[in-house]
Amino acid sequence: MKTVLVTGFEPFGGELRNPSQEIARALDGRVIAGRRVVGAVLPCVFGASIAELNKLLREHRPSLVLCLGQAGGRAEITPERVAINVDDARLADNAGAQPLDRPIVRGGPAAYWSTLPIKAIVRALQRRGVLVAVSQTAGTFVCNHVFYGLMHALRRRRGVRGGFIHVPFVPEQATRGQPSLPLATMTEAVALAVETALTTRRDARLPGGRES
Ligand code: PCA
Repeated sequence: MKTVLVTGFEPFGGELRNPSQEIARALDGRVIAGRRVVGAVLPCVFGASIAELNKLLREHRPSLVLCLGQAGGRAEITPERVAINVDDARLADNAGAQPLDRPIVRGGPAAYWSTLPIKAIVRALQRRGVLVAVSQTAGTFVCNHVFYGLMHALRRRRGVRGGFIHVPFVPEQATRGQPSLPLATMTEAVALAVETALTTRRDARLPGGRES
């Protein structure tokens, strides 16, 4: 059976949990639209995260790749539109590195678009009553780093779609009144995003973006 790779990240920045890794683990082994999900967790480390992702791509040869990360403070599930070629960390990664203004791929293009049908995903999740919006920036920390590394790796693999979705905190992390969503809601939302990406050829056209 063909596979779909779904990755999450280990906790970072002093958090004890990262919902993205819990979603990836929850979906591991699930069959969606005739594909088996391989759920994996990436280190929140510049360099090593892309190396691990490339290893997973070689190992599983997935027909779709969806990387997930936590965006504490956001209220919505946010499919990302674009990955940019820069690391500019506002805090140290889990190995203590804090790169500033550094290209991810020297000589690489400034940016790669997501090849997921991001607006169709917004529409599908809205129909389920889930808070969702397109995000115009994945930031410049390890999530954008992995997103760019993914799209760079897929640039010559015709027909293999890939992209990135940020998810909010789970309620237990939102100790200072930040927005959050239950883990089960986010897991099913990501499963629906995978199904939508597998079954939608042309993206929908509708407004549905955030300013940032
Ligand atoms: N979120 C961070 C990195 C890992 C994660 O889950 C980010 O948004 O860059």
